[in-house]
Amino acid sequence: GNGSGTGTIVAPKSKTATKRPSLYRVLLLNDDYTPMEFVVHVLERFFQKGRDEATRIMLHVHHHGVGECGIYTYEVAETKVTQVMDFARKHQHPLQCVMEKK
Ligand code: TYC
Repeated sequence: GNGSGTGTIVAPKSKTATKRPSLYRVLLLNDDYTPMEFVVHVLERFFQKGRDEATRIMLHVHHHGVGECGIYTYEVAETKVTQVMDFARKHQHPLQCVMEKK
């Protein structure tokens, strides 16, 4: 094999032992105090949602108690949870963000 024309000899890639990574759902939990606009901002800032989708998810959480922000590999999901929890704490809101294995 010659990966990208550098002259380096590369062994043929084995087709065995590929594993799909486990996926984790990141969830927001409802509470009585966090402002709706703050939750929409969190969804835009940390989960790359547009304003309309962020508002839809926030209202779903507000009415049902819990809602999905996205599905990620373990490290990405853990980073999102930490970012949201740190941001909520910094602004003194009780917003909770958790992850669960799919
Ligand atoms: N229930 C909050 C309110 O009435 C709004 C809210 C929505 C809070 C979603 C948290 O994850 C949440 N201000």
